[in-house]
Amino acid sequence: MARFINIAGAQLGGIARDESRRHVVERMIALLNDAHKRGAEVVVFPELALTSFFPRWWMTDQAEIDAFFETEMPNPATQPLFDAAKRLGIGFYLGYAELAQEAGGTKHYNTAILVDKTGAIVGKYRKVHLPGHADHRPHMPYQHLEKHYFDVGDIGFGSWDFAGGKFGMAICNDRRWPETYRVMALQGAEVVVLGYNTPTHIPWEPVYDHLSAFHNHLVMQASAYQNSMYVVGVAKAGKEEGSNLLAGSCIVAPSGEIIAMASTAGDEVFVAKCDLDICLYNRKAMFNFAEHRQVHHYKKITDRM
Ligand code: CDV
Repeated sequence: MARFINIAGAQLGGIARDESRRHVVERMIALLNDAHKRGAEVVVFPELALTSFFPRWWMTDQAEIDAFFETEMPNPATQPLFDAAKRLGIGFYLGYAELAQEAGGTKHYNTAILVDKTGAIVGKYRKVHLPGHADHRPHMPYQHLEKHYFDVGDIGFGSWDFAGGKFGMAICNDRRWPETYRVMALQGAEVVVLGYNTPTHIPWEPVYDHLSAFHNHLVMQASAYQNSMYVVGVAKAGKEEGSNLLAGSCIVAPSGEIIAMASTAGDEVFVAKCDLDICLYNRKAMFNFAEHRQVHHYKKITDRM
């Protein structure tokens, strides 16, 4: 048995601080067209794909901060992306900053959505693992203020019927945590799609700077294998407002092998033909969760340390 789906990563190069949403969306539609020509059925865009990675700046004016957030999705700037995907019959993953009015008040989330080939939003995820710091550190060349600007995601990790398979979503730093993938695998996820913005120099913790590309692939390859799933990781890459963002966007098979990868640090599409039935092989053998997991030995994982 085989259940093929063509999945594309749509890596973006840097986005300038003053670059309009409309211009970014034009870049994304060009990638969508390219992906369509190459047979893609699903396209994965990066984390916070509509703007520059604004958590690198300390801002105190709430209006200035909120200008980086979307209050509705789609909206006039992103509607052309939804329309293009619908016209081409392609589903997509999109990361963006979400400003939500909720019962508890105004919330700011680092969010991703799954949009199906009819243009309908079928899934939403809000980033759980927020990296960086909440305080201003003026001695550093740039900040990483995700803990300052975002609330911790309140939805948790899900799994959606999507494009003929079971898809889960994560966002950037989530990919470094084994729990991310396992919680989705336990819900049947066969493909985890995620976007990232990873500076190659981490000013507050530079000890592993020289290994940033290695660690990026290490976590996604190990997790794909250990959970018998595809992992699609897509970067915002290259030079962006004084920060160099890691490229290396890729698609990892359930074997842990990278089967497609971007070769530049700019706007680029790469595609892999993925057989989702491959996920089942190992889930019936080495990683048969029901048969082999010993959950009574895992309780400390959910204890707060
Ligand atoms: N956007 C991110 O979550 N970036 C982090 C960096 C700060 C380490 C990452 O895990 O790639």
